[in-house]
Amino acid sequence: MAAKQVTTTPFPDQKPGTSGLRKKVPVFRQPHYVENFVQAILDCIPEREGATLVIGGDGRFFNREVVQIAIKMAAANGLGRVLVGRDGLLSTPAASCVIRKHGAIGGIVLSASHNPGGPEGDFGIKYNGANGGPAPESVTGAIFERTKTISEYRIADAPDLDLGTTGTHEIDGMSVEIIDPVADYAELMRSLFDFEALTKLFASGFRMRFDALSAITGPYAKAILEDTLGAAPGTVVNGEPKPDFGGHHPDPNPVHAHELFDLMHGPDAPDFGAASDGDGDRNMIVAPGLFVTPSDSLAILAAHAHRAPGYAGGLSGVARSMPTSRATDRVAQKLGIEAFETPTGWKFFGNLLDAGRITLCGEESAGTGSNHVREKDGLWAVLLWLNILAATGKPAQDLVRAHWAEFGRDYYTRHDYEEIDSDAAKRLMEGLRAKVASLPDTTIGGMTVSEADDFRYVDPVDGSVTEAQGVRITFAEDARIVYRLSGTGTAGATLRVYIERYESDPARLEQPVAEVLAPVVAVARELADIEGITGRAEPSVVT
Ligand code: VG1
Ligand code: CO
Repeated sequence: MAAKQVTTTPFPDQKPGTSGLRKKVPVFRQPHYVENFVQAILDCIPEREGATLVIGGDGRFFNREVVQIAIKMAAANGLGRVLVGRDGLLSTPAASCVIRKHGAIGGIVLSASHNPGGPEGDFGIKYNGANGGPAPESVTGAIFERTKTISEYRIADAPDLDLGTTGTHEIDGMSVEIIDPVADYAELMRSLFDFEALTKLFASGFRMRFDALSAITGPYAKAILEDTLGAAPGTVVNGEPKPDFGGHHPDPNPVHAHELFDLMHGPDAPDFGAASDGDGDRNMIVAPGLFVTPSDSLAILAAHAHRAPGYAGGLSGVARSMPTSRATDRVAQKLGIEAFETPTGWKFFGNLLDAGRITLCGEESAGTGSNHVREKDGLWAVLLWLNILAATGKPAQDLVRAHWAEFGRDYYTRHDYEEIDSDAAKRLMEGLRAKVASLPDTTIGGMTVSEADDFRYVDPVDGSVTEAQGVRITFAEDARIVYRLSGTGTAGATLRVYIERYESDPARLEQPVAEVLAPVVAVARELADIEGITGRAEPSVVT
């Protein structure tokens, strides 16, 4: 068999966003579209000759086809070995784990994560480096530059491989190992958590529900929670990965995971509820009768992580993305460790993790992770919660309330205005940017602006600078509003508005979230003239 050189022309729209290249499936299905982008990635790995590459995805529609293409292109581009998840499956955190464990040069991970799948849904391709983490901006920038000039790609002229059974194949001198997608990940979890205590917890009658939303985490959650730790069969629901996620929108929030949310707020709520997203890197945590915001979850995990064996030595530091509430900063202050604020997107945590400056990090969008891999990790967060519950013997809802009593509560909500006109979105952000300098000390809706800026990040490890990461406005009334545009959408623009208010009065820790935040929401709308500019009186999704 020989490699083919195929002549091609560039596509102008292959710029990676917050997390890889995401487009509608029909865009990816255009002739040469996938191949161009994969070749651009491979061209940006100069040391690829003879190296190992990991390939896998979240099982969504078009996953299998692209896995076959990526394998053949790796062979034609001089890679020595590829590790591929059985059936082409690998959750995002498992891919990160496999890259690190097997000394791979990187990985091609196929996913559009929390975006819906299916023939008219979304698809995505991202590249992770040798540390197992999303390629940093310097690399995604280079990949984009390469896509603009590409004139040919290389692909092995070989038949499709059977991905359904583990084993080793060969294509043009490159070895292809089909691996169990769960094994390495499960072993890593066993090394971090007290599996004996977790087994006892479930044996004592502790009940939980894990909703995999018909996405990738099902097989991982079943293997670990049910088969290893003895959780009752049926603990994991929607556990079979489906190409269209069974019609689910695989975004674990109270809106899209409403079945779990409703169960946890009903009379027969189990002791603990959790869900994960399309590619397994996000988590939603619900205690009986109490939704735990991802920002609170990060803070609570930071406060108690030392109870799990993998973190018994304490944390070196913590980081949160800028729009994530400041709850974790309060914990860091108490622990006497550093707290960092990064732009949205996991790629910004990589340097801090590699340098040992942080152990734990997270985002308000339900991503939490640690230095065990270089991606956010949904099931890991659930296991850390379970380990903490087992170690403290406290119900989850008590743990949350105890946290508020000690640190105060950051009331939090996010308003998404989806698929708005791209030009209007740009105008809105430009309007805000033009205003920030004059906002401090002005009063609006009874609140006084104390600080306002457009977030600019200077990486504390390599000094690289990332500009214009979102407008943040802080108020003297302990409230904050953040505005930014999504970098993962595939139609029009999505405006995200993050709204929070801190409350430390012990008598005001159990107020309805919407009520506490209503005045701040009103200010957020007025300041940016959201309705005037976008024509939308209400957000499309409130979480
Ligand atoms: C969103 C989230 C961000 C997350 C990113 C990828 O990005 O806000 O926190 O890192 O998705 O998550 P954006 O640019 O749309 O706000 V995943 O689980 O979809 O890969
Ligand atoms: Co995801």
